[in-house]
Amino acid sequence: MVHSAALDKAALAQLVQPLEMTQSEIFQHVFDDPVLAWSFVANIALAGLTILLIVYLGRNLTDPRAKLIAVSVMLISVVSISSYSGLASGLTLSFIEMPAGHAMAGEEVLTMWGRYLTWTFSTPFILIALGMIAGSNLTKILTSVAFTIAMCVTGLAAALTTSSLVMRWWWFVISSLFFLVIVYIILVEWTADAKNAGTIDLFNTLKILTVVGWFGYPILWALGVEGFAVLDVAITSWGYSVLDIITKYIVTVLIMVWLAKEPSEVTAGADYGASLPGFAPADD
Ligand code: RET
Repeated sequence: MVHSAALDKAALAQLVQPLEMTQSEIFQHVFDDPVLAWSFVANIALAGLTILLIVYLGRNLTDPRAKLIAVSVMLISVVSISSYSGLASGLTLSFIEMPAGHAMAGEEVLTMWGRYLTWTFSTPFILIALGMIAGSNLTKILTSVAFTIAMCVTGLAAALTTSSLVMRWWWFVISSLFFLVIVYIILVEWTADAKNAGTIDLFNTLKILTVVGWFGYPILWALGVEGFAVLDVAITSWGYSVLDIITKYIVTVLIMVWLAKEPSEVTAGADYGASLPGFAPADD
């Protein structure tokens, strides 16, 4: 009798997540679920390998504009390794109670809010690299950067809103509108720019991977525990990890293999971006 009562208590503790879980309990929870844990660990490894590959492929770059693109793609993986370390350590995920009307209303659901937070810092570098490859101007590049930050911050708000289901989806709608601005810039503005710049072949490949891949994120959000809860947490997490592999690492490798040869379409001369016009820094 006593034994079974103790079991019941343990089973209950599994089902009902306590309101406040400590960071080490969340850490334990993540590593108790190998599928979830691997979705983080695999990306830490891939981001590390990608950084090493960028260093290797970029070792002979001399042109400052080509170097700026290489630094930009490197920062995507620098942010990514930090983002996944935050998730793996239990620092940037929490159990959040879903509002009334949600498929898991009243339940504590594991929310990986660190993802939405760190996309704020990684997606701008993807867009800076794409915009520069397309030969775009500062206005369009900065507009895309501002809108991706707005998209990620409002996506974070959607995930963390617990007061009302309507408000969660309202944030989702705002975020999606910002996303459409980015899609427009990529598909219309930068496609035209890339034709002028002579980089359209590579840009078209990057464009398809980016636009198709990026659409996967809101779809996954809607189907995952944050939205309609059709997919469980581990599957959703793997979904994001796979999308990250396409939109970050594959895009980075394609860019670096092309950039390593320093094609004339991408170089701008030694005094590019010099703070003293006409003077190139000594080590360039
Ligand atoms: C959210 C939910 C709200 C609506 C929309 C979203 C879009 C997210 C996107 C993320 C892209 C992330 C990338 C990360 C790489 O490090 C926030 C999921 C539209 C497009 C490419």
